[in-house]
Amino acid sequence: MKRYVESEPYPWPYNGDLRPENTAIIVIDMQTDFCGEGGYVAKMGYDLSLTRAPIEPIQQVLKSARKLGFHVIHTREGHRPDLADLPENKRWRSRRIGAGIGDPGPCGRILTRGEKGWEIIPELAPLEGETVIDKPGKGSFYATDLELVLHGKNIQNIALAGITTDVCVHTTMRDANDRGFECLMLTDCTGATDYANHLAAINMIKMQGGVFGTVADSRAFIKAMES
Ligand code: C5J
Repeated sequence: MKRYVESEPYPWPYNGDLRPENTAIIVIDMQTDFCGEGGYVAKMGYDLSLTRAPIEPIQQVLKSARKLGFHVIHTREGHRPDLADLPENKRWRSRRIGAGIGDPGPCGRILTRGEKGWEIIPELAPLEGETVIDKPGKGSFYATDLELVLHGKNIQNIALAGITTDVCVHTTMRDANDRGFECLMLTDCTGATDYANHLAAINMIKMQGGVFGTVADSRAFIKAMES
């Protein structure tokens, strides 16, 4: 039986092969540093309501996905405590905007592994057995074993959620698409530090017949998973 999500610009996945066994939901960087008081994004002065908006829709998606046995993978952006994996220009830029990576903040050292701000928020905490990928960059493939994990689990379809739409989610979607994975961005399960950038990032996906894949909201995805 073929199953599709009502998505734009085409019904997803392209071949109608949507099953729990071959499909993963990747939840990107839902960490206090990106959506909590006192974290990296808050220190930069951005509106947290934009990066917190996806929390509830992601909870709904995870509820269905877990019940039906779809794969769930989480990522965390962060650096080693000795900052050996932090490029000097990334540190310089973050300090320039008042949120120096590795510097002390209200939630511990900013974007540093093991600190409070680096943790995934309790509302979206990974369950026992779900893969968690630690990444030093924006994309989830760079300097991680994500590709090995996906192939090991025979995953072909990836539904993307998390923050931020225009940075880590987009970079991961582009990299996954280049590797042949069939990608869907869940529009209300993502958010950016600027709403216009969120909308633009969604629009980019729809160009060229679905240049990186497709987009749909959580309701359409849940409906297809449960069908
Ligand atoms: C950023 C991310 N925006 N998770 N990280 O620096 O998108």
